[in-house]
Amino acid sequence: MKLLDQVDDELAALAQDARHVAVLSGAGISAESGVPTFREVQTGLWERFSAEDLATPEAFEEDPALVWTWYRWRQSLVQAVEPNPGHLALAQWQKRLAQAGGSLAISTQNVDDLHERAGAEVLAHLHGNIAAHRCTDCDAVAELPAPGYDGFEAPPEAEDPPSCEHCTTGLIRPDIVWFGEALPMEAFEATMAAIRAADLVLVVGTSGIVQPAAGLPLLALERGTPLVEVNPQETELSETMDFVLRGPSGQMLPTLLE
Ligand code: BJW
Repeated sequence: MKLLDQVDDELAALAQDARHVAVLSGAGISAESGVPTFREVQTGLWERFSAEDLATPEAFEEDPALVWTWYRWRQSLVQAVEPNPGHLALAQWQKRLAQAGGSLAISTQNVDDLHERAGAEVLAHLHGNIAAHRCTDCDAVAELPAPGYDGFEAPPEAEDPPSCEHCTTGLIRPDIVWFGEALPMEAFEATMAAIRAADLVLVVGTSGIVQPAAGLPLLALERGTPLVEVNPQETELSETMDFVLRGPSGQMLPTLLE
């Protein structure tokens, strides 16, 4: 593993020559936009809970209002922020490669839409989409108005989730993947195919703790495809990487394209 604090000639050449790039992104890529990473300490109504306690079907069953309000607040926060230079660099790289007959496939664990708002096409949202909602009982899609919260201020009180208008028995939940739930098969398989077809794999802003997403970059090892991590901290995946760019993705990713 080559540990770098800036892009060197070898890594620059690898990025320059790559025709098919696969990217797995995590919460860290949105950190510089102002979205807290998943494992940061909670504030407001949720200060007694870790994010892991809240992101489960059991937590929603036990206290639907608490979990619902947490997600509606995070949805409002995502709406209030903008893509950062890391998202923009990937979008630009994707366009550049497409024009040259190549590809850059983005698979994200993030439930935000900051890659899309930066102008990129996302191949796979492995953990769903925080702005989409469905019924816990009948799976009917629910169209909801944007949350009325101030993006940065957590709401003072928990609010109950709406009931499903279709079956009337279920509650509306965010269309995201909680612990213990299966990932969307299509997104997972598309990511596997993109990593297997890539000649460069980038792993950006993820702790590499949460399975099965964290195992996906390891498919690159089958063909010896170079693996590059962009992260200011060491992660579960760092040891497996060929290159580690040790720094924030908003600073590091634009320099990979220069
Ligand atoms: C920067 C930066 C900057 C900071 N620039 N970087 C095998 C072994 C052990 C356990 C399991 C296993 N297989 C399955 C499990 C159980 C479980 C799991 O993995 N648990 C672990 C905690 C051990 N997995 C599951 O339950 C999954 N489902 C499953 O396996 O189902 C099986 C099944 C099959 C068939 C039928 C039924 C079931 C589901 C996992 C779903 C995860 N969902 C969440 C919540 C989504 C909605 C939401 O956002 O609330 O997804 S959990 C949370 O973690 C969220 C994230 O997408 C995910 C990953 O987190 P991420 O992105 O890595 O964020 P952080 O905060 O951990 O890290 C941020 C990183 O950024 C850090 O490294 C920083 O250094 C870095 N950073 N600033 C770049 N500026």
